[in-house]
Amino acid sequence: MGLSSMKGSEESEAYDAQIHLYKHVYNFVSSMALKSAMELGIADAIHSHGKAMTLSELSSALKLHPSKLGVLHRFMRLLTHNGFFTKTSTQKEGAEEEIAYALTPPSMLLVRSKPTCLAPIVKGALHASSLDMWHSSKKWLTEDSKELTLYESATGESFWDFLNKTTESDTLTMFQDAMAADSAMFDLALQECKHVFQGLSSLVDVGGGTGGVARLIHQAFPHLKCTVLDQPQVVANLPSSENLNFVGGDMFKSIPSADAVLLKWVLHDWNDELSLKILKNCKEAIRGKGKEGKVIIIDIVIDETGDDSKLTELKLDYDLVMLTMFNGKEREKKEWEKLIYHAGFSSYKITPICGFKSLIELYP
Ligand code: SAH
Ligand code: 2HI
Repeated sequence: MGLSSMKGSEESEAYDAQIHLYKHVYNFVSSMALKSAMELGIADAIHSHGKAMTLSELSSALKLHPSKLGVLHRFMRLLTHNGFFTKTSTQKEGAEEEIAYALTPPSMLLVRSKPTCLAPIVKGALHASSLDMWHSSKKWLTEDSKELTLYESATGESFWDFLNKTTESDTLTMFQDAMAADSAMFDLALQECKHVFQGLSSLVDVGGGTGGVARLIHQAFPHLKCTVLDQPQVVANLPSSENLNFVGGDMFKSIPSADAVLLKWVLHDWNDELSLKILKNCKEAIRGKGKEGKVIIIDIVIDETGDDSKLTELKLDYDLVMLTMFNGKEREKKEWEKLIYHAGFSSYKITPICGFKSLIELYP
């Protein structure tokens, strides 16, 4: 039906559709404005000021050019609308009323001096190396390249190879910092799921990166012998200590034996075939550990019927990020179950943690 023949509710439906489409077209502006706020350190400035800041206070603390005061106002207006700041009005004696901006829980997560700072996630996820490939998605979808990721199709190399190039050590650091930042959130979750680790005497964190999670577990359970297995170049310069040991290796070849194996944010980087291989190696690593033996996965579980729509959107966004960067995937409960039983485990238990991830315990 042509637009001209629409009447009443049909018109308003078309208007709503138009708004819906435009909103999705310009979602990137909200993402990039958040990135700007992170780069400028707006949250850090307000946090170290100790109270709400006026535009001019903010502008001088951030060392912006005085001509950019109006620009800052418009960035702050969008960011405030998006829940990153709140506006309070301050009335000084005799002076005109002035607007001051304060932090909200989401912008508290941008404060760099806090252990829960997620600024490195914003930096990495919105870096050119994460975004540029999207300009090649049509080429990728129409070419015959079964196992090639969008990233490889666009750049000619895998994201892992890109990170591991000696000329890109800044990007490797950026990626590792992002993973470490996410791990700090896990400290909160650890309080909720202490029982999962109680009674274990050894644990291997497979793909444990620079050991952020292992360190937190080590603090909470000093007697638990923790080993971090990651690629040799990742763990090369990390000092091992009593009960916290770094091992360079390949999880596709073999995993050191332990009571429990942890896989946090690892399986979503890999397709089912490779994830199965990792899980089988994990099962081998806990062989003969009896009732104590288990594999602990921390990853996303998509649940379109149980979760609210915003949470599902985030999980589905993550799924496309994993697809395009790594040929990985986020999985629904059914898909996890298939993978788990396929790998030879006899039972599993899913517990939601960290807001959008779940902890999955697998028993042999
Ligand atoms: N578990 C960490 C890091 C997740 S990122 C966390 O949650 O913070 C995935 C990790 O898998 C990276 O550190 C990467 O170096 C590691 N990895 C990739 N291939 C690997 C392999 N073949 N063997 C061991 N680790 C690997
Ligand atoms: C830095 C951080 C991220 C990234 C690329 C970077 O890709 C992420 O935080 C995301 C994604 O946006 C990510 C999360 C988990 C994971 C891989 C990537 O295993 O350079």
